[in-house]
Amino acid sequence: MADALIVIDVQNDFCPGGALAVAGGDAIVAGINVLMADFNAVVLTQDWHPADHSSFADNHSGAEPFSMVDMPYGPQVLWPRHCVQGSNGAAFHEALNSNRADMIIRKGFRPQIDSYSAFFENDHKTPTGLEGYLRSRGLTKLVLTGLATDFCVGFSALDAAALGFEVTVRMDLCRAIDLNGSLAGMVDKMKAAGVALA
Ligand code: VGL
Ligand code: ZN
Repeated sequence: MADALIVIDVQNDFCPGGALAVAGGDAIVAGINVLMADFNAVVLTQDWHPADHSSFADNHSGAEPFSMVDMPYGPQVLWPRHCVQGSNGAAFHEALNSNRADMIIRKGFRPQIDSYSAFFENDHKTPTGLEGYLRSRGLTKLVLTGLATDFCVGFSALDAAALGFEVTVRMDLCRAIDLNGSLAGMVDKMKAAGVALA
């Protein structure tokens, strides 16, 4: 059995009615709550941006949401303003059993850099601290669920596999944004990285 359940960004802004709503984002919550009972450790992640975050289209004059820009660390999608620190949109979905979490890790709080992965920011170098937390608790087998499959879940799975964790993504308990084929692209990358898709 796996050691740790990592629940990625099950927050209001990624659920129907939210600022960056993922279709069916709320439909996975009940199943995630049930799955928590099977794990020694439950970790939640929370996308947590300051108001001046550089991933927000409205912080780039004239830019449309879902367009691309070049950041010093590489290409970056410009998103609608979402998951602003302390806002209702940044809160966990109210039905998510967040009381069960041993650890809540926040990411994307530096204005100049986005962070899809729960392990590294989008420069693929700056750590969030999650690797150290898992290793110091001896948690090596990970199951990932949450939002969105093709961004934060996918990049977290790729980084976890590269760091040597044994990684399974519960595809039935994830939902995707699917921007210009991003879901199919991420599925291919996860398979190539040895991530188990369940
Ligand atoms: C996410 C886009 C921007 C995600 C977060 O949780 O997948 N996607 N911020
Ligand atoms: Zn974000």
